[in-house]
Amino acid sequence: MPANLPPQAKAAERRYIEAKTLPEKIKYLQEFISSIPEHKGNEKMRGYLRRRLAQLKAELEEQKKRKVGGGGGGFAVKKEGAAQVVMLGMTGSGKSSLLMRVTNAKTEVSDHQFTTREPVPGMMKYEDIQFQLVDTPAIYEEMEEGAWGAQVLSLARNADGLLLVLDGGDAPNQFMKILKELTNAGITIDRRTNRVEIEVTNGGGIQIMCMGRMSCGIEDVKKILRENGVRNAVVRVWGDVTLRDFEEALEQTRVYKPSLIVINKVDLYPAAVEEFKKTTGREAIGISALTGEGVADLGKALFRTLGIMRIYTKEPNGERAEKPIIVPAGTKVIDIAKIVHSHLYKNFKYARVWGESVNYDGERVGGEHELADKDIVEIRVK
Ligand SMILES: Nc1nc2c(ncn2[C@@H]2O[C@H](COP(=O)(O)OP(=O)(O)O)[C@@H](O)[C@H]2O)c(=O)[nH]1
Ligand SMILES: [Mg+2]
Repeated sequence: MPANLPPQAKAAERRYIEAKTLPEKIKYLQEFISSIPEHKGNEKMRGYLRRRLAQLKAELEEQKKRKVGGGGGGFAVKKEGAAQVVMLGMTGSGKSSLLMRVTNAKTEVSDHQFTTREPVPGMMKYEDIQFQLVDTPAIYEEMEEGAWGAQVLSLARNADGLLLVLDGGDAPNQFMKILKELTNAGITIDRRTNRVEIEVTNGGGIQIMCMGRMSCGIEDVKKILRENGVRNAVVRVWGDVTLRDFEEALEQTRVYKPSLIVINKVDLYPAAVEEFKKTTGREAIGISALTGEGVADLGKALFRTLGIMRIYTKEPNGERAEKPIIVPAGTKVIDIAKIVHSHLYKNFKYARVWGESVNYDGERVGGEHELADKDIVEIRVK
């Protein structure tokens, strides 16, 4: 630590170092960060401390989750493949049947309710990647609102996406039940039009880009951010937002999970998808886990829903990497450099790209170039 810290920052640092519990550590680290004078020489240290703060907060979340899960934590499923997709649905909707049809997993299917008592993962192939599907214990009709296992909901919170499996005979009703449970658990399946996104940066102070309307002052927003240890950030605002939306964005109390709705048993209910769309105004795909109808489209639909893409790296004069890097759609060349190696990022000069995002194969592009699914990227350094 540099020696030029003012006494109050040193005192805060001491409290942080001596803190025994995670919440205390987080509290004092926040104080420490906000007591460090803002000038260039301190940026690196602040960046480091902010990352540490994020780690501590994540650890605290983990701890809380383990408590909710009854101590064992045995309910968590280790992520594998390009994305982890948690299947949710009411008992008998056909989750286990679907898992068995599209993955390598072995699980029980039955006419009795609640056969599936623990999460069961299976890998599903889509082109050259695999999704991990996780079958979960079901929600049931008479269940009291909010009674769905905290464990199932915490699985959902941790997933990259959700697959809502509805019985074609009762799809809109089942959907509303699931939606209610998710909402109670702080999970939304719709990307909100009014929302706040906070991207912590390494410098430049707090910049607010407002694409909507704020019912609070900019100074109040900056104050809340600073109180949470955020001194440099790009804050984007869409639609009408209040101070509470900024707090939620900081606390991540509400999470968005991209979700695909599948309506099962279309062999029995061929009109179910149309009816569902009419009733709810939502898109869904129809399948039959029994006959296999519609199942071939599942991978593509999931891929789209998750909003991801595959990028293949390539060394100059080398072959294309066999396995893609999975990144959010819209990722830029410079982000790929960051992911692959800090050396490529720090010394980035330009890149050559093959694929849909460029006009011709091997086109030379800058770091801000937006990539497309299946692009091949060759990064050149200084
Ligand atoms: N007709 C028909 N029956 C299905 C289909 N998928 C599952 N089932 C039946 O529905 C019952 C419950 O299926 P299961 O996969 O255990 O549901 P889960 O409780 O959601 O895991 C079983 O009797 C399955 O054979 C389907 O696509 N069509
Ligand atoms: Mg089951």
